[in-house]
Amino acid sequence: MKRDLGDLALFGGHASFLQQIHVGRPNRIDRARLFDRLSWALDNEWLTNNGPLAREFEERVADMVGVGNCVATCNATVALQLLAHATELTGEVIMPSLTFAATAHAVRWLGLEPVFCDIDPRTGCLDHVAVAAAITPRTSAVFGVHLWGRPCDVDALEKVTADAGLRLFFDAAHAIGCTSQGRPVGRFGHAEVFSFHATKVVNAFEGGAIVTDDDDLAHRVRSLANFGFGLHSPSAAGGTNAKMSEASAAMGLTSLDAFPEVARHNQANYEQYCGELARIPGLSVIDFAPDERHNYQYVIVEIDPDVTGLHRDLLVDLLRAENVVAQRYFSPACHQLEPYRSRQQFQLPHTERLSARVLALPTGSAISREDIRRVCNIVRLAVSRGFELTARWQQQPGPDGQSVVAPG
Ligand code: T4K
Repeated sequence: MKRDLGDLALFGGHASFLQQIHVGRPNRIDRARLFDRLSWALDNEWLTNNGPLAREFEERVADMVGVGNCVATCNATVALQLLAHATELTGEVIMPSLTFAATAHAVRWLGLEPVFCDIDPRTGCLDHVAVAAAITPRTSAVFGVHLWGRPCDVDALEKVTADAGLRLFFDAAHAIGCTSQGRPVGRFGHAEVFSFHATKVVNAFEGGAIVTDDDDLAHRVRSLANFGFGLHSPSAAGGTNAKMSEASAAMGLTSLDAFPEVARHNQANYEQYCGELARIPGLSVIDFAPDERHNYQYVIVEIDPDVTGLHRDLLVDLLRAENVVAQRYFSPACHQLEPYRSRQQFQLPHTERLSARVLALPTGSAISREDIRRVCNIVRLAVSRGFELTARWQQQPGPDGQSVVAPG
């Protein structure tokens, strides 16, 4: 355990971990089951195009969510595009800026204009009052994002969009297995999108899914994901190839089998982080509503630089020097990224404040109790002596022999 600033790898000490530990390591699955499924697919000589494993995966996800339709896709980014395309969105799409670039890029790729709205600072998700104020005659839809698995205020967003006659979709990339007011995420708005990327709590190597109770919409996205074949009225763009392969479905099914155990492990990780990082002024682990279900996929820590004397970016660099690959989820926010930054100015004070203060710490089934103890030891040492650490780091000679300048 590290006791002094000089023990930190940033100042020449040994790294706490010999190998990197990550936020997004794929969770453990039953390999024998995966190989059985892959072997079955090979024997079956059917490898993609709405195969039996993909259909089984769709049924499992639809049952889990309690929704009429699930269309599995090759990833979530394309699934968002399919939804926008299938519903013929035009003009502007309102969304949060505090999200992964995929949410914004998906609609921009179709020639739509993302309009970034501020968040409710208590949840990190879209503020429905800001959404109502951002609606213009050019708005065709709102995309909410259940950030870090914490659901949006779905009732408020449903009301705002229904009053304005707009489509409402949710990017639920982080939120499989979570609930809002006891109802599973996946059942809100006109449709929701899950991600099954390798780094997600349920993974299909790469994968996504659209879930909806709208049968016609499901039929349209399924057809568009298969080159537009089977559509009564052909889409102007024809369609694309967004199908989930049988190999991905085999992984997705095996990962779904493991999900209850992974979620339990993640919850224990989360609770350990909360315990070990409690009562540190200026540092908090973001919380989850106690009466809802969560997947605890991300452990997000918020750091106040004024109280701790330590900027989030310096904490991330310091952790990375220890081989703890913390992530800035999500910073910069989308409106601070190109191609959005130079197109339009957005006033998003809550987004900018939170985006500059949060980081994700390693969790998932690869992370042990001892790993968390060691990560928290580093964080506690750094944060409790944040002013001194920052001053010392500023004195460090940079590559040109000059002292380095602290971020932010
Ligand atoms: N909407 C939202 C809100 C999202 O967060 C995302 C994706 C999407 C939409 C789009 O979903 P997909 O189209 O991807 O289905 C990662 C993921 O790649 C990305 O899927 C995810 N969100 C985002 C939050 O995280 P990056 O750029 O942070 O890093 P990446 O994928 O290179 O790796 C993250 C960490 O995981 C690294 O520390 C290394 C580790 N890792 C990664 C892979 C791929 C592993 O240990 N093993 C692996 O196989 O995006």
